[in-house]
Amino acid sequence: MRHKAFVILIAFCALVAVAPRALAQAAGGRARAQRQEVWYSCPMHPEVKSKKPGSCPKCKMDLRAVAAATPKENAPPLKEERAEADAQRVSIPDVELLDQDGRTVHFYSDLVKGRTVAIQFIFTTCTTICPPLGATFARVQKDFGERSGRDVHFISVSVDPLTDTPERLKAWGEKFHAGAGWTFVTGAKPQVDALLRALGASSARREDHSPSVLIGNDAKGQWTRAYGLSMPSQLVKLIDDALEGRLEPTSKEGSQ
Ligand SMILES: [Cu+2]
Repeated sequence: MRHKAFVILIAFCALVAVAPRALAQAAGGRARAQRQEVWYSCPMHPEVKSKKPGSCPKCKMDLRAVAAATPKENAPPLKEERAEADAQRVSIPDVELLDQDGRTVHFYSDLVKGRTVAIQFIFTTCTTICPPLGATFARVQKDFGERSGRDVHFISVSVDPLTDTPERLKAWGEKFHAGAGWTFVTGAKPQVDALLRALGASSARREDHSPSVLIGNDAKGQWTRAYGLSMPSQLVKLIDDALEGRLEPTSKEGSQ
């Protein structure tokens, strides 16, 4: 009998000693879990957010996990505002690159300065979205006919400069019957990376590259970002707007 009471007493003491720490640990775990909250966002439509993985209802791209730095509810909108500000404030570096004929070009001064341009991001060994991105550019270019290379210029920037030599880019462009006014650029990786960062198109892996098209009228300082797989007619309209100097900055659709 005495023995049993003693055991109960020991058990009670152990519980009292351990319980507060266990409770504190449980609370700490909850706090950590909250700090590491993850949501999913579309690389093309930052306003699209989901608690679960899936695809973007607007463009069907796979949503990408975004880790929240803080559990505060204002974290995603901040990111969104930044994306919008980026689209409006485009500063284009004059990095030295190579075009598809192996000629040295300065990105800003030779390809963009004073012009209306559409810029996309591709790599030649891509088997997913790059072929349709190229086909879309080809359709848009065809639509502009002989105005391509005169009024509007198209630029495909390689996101995989280590693989994409000028020859590879040229061969890739020929698959889409790229005509005058469509330039393909590659170059030293640091130069290309600097360009991609400046254009808001850098990604850790080439497979995650941006499917966006940057359309702008440099003379008027008007820029917008569009989805690279939009209907060609929509891209034609945006380029027309850019030419006319009535480009609306990236739409605020979806933001609160
Ligand atoms: Cu791709």
